[in-house]
Amino acid sequence: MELSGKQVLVFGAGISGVGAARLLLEASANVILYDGNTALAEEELRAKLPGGALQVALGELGEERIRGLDLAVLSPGVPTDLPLVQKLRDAGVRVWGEVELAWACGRGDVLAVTGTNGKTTTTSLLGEIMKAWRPEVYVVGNIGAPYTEAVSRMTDQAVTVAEISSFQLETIETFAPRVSAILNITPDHLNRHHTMEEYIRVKELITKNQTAEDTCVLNYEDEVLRKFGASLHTRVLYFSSLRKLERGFYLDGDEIVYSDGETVTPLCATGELKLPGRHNHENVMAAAAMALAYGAPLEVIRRAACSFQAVEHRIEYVTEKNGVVYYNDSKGTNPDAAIKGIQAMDRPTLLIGGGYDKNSSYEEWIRAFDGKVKYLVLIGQTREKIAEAARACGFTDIILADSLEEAVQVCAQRSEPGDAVLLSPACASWGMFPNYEVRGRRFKELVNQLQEVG
Ligand code: UMA
Repeated sequence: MELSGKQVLVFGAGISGVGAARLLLEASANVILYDGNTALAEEELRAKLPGGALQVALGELGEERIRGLDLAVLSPGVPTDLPLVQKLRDAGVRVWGEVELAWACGRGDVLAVTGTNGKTTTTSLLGEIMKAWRPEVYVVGNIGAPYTEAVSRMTDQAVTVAEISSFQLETIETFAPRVSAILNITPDHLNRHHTMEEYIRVKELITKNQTAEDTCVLNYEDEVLRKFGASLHTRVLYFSSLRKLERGFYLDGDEIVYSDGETVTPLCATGELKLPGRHNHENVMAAAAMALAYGAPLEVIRRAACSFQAVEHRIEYVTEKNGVVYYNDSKGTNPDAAIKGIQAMDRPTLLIGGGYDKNSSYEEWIRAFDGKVKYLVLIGQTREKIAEAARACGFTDIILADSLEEAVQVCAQRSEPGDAVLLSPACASWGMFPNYEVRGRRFKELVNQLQEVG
């Protein structure tokens, strides 16, 4: 779509919306940057953007602004079933997400990762593999770096490694990665997608425009994905942490290997990796499979995988204070991710959980405590709901705290040498923090401020 002179509404003025507005202004479109939050400051938003035909609208969006629009670009956080979005559609306005806009304006190839958990680690590792092999690599998307921000720098040589959330997939139209991956699908964001069926449908959209020449990497151990793979017309490459595959990446004892159907080639031993846990071995296999499908040599993949360190906020070691080890798993924003967090602990653990209510159920997470959790310290909107679920599962060592600050203090007071304190909330941060990164950084700050005794 030629954007010059077009009338475009950018819905949401967070980092995604600002990235989209910048790209559109650079393409000489007339932009209305709209956000429902009246507390935002117009001047601050303008200061983030280049000059051009920019209007800023906060609060209610008047009917007159909808008339004459050619395109609306939604931020991922904007639900697609909002009455305003419906109104735009009814008025014949084309509705894209920021990912579709970036794709329409970008150059080169895209490798895209989705899934409920492991996206950030897999995307980061794939980014490192690509950087070791290709001259021009961008790592973008849900990882916290808007895809649109990279577009103006892209040449035809560009390889874009994109973490794509279900929110972003809802609004793609022609987005077509050369290689895609769906790592796993477990319940998350059900308040947005309403049913599991719809959440799965949206995740699977990542393959929608892929051709027979493209590849989709799937987790063989996820039943939904295994079936989905059988229905695809693209190439499919599976990975498995539980069984030998005729073709694909799998764990053979302590070794990650690749079978091309005839020859089995070792990639590396799990002991050579700096990422702990089976879920991380799956992430490594997924990134390796994507890189291999795109043509990267196994040796480049091996070297990058072995030197790759854990991602910030994902079971991240913070420090040791008074014999207690502190871990930041702020990225554990749903019960399934938080299960990985507690499973990775090998000591008695004081667990900080709770936050924004995404309509999740917490029983499975609580059952995964496996006798390791000494105290469950709960914060945020969901604290009562989680406490109730815990009691129903027979777990009663629960402490309610009014803030993250109080939770860290409680953990410091109640822990003993040899224990771990883990922030792994099983909930989004919204309502207490703008995002999980701010929550994780605040946690690390609080932990680092704790006094050493004696
Ligand atoms: N807004 C409205 N009306 C609404 C909803 C939101 O006006 O109905 C406005 C808010 O007032 C706010 C702005 O939209 O000013 C926020 O937009 P946003 O929520 O899309 O947030 P961004 O800052 O633009 O960040 C988004 C992603 N956020 C979400 O998906 C919620 C970031 O993912 C992503 O890194 C970034 O774009 C760049 O691509 C974060 C996330 O939490 C990390 N993702 C979810 C997850 O990982 O579970 C999906």
